[in-house]
Amino acid sequence: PLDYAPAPESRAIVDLQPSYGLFIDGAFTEGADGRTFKTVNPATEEVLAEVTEATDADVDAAVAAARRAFRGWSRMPGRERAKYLYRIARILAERSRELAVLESLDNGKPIKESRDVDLPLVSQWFFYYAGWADKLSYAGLGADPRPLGVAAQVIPWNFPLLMLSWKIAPALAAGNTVVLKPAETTPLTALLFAEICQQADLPPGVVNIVTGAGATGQALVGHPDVNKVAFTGSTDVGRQIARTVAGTDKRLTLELGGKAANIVFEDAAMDQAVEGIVSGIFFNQGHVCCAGSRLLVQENVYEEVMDRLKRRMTTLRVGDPLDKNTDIGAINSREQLDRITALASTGDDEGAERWSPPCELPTSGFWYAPTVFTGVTQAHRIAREEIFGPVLSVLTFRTPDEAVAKANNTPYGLSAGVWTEKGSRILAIADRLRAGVVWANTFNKFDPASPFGGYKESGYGREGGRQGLASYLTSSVLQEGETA
Ligand code: TXE
Repeated sequence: PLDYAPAPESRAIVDLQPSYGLFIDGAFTEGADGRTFKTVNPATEEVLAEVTEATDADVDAAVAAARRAFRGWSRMPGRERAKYLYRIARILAERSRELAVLESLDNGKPIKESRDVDLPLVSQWFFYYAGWADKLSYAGLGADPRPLGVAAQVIPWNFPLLMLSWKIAPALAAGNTVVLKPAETTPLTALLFAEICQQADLPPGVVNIVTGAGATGQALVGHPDVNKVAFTGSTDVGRQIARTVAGTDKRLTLELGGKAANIVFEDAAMDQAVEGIVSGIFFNQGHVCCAGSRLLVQENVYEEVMDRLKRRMTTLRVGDPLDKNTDIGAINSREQLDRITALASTGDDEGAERWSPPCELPTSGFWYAPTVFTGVTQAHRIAREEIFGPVLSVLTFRTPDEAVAKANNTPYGLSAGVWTEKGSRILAIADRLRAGVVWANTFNKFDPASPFGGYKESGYGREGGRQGLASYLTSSVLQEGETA
């Protein structure tokens, strides 16, 4: 039972419309055939709004608008584009409360995360890339790099606005125009972002938002007049998109799944490490591609770590995402809850031992208790496959070599964490981990200046920093996206 007085963030701050159209050419418009889908609050299953399901004709219209806008936007001096990006960044910061509440309503994430983590990063991303817009010649692609043209961007539901900012900010700074498709379970903040583009007087067509399911995404990435595709989501869909793009001149970046190892050595600062383990896997309900979902503990401190971890887990509060005290919110959808339940149950079947702190889950909505599995071997599915939920698999190691071997024993390679007081060990281990990001004595830290992306089946290309900008530029003197 909850032993504290809930203090919900007011949802009155959000001006929720009963229905939402597509954002094409600077205006909201109904879809070509009037089809809609519902987006629900995963904490209550209440329908939040009806949202337009974009058809192929709508995708055509959005790409055509982006193409028309490209000429003016790409030729605008960088310092002028920067003004728009700074303006958007400022509005995002000013309206961050409203955006955070809407994000928590549509996604299920705790308000303290959407308010204190997602939204600050969202505006930082726009501020950061605004600063690049007039400095493209420093991107490392020659004196006069050019934008690619129209970018098709498909994003997932775990960080709806943050993934939008990772995609849109660098694309616009580099002079591209975009058509973005948010995930079908979390379209609302992208549509509020569209309104912010209007508020910032962004020229029509520079940003277009089409809502819908996988078929809309497929129509978008396969559209012949798209020059660049950027995708974040599942490895399966990533493969499908790579096949669609193969044989065309479209540029592609993919940010896919992960199964990160969080490696705790015997000499780690234990209080700090336990906090890092907890936030590594339970932040955002574990709906994080770089989540520390495999804990590797040095054998001689295993008992101590597990003891501290379980005690810490008993203090986690699961419940109303709008309650400022909530640590773990709702699972984003029934489908995701079913996926987590099914994969975690293979842990039981394969002989691992499950533990969760006592916690009462709400009766409506989609919930999963924070869970830790011990007695896990590398052969277990819960040690190999991405669960994308609040489920931690614990393995042990004796030597640094064994830690590295186990950490790398995965088809993924997105992130990893190392906990030790020895600086030399941090450097030695980080160097041997096949992961795009290695955090030392911290976890899940993001900065717009720092490139992020994977090895192996976690995808290719980098988002963030100069590299993230470069993936929206060509060194060719010809403007690739320009039609004759
Ligand atoms: O992802 P999808 P789902 C992983 C995670 C999760 C699993 C399934 O393990 O359990 O994927 O999640 C759009 N062409 N990640 O099913 O389907 C879709 O509409 C073009 C990891 O939600 O990949 C949505 O906008 N687009 C991940 C987006 O792709 C298509 C984040 C992602 O949905 C499409 C999310 C198609 N054929 C899930 N089919 C991460 N890396 O962070 C779907 N989409």
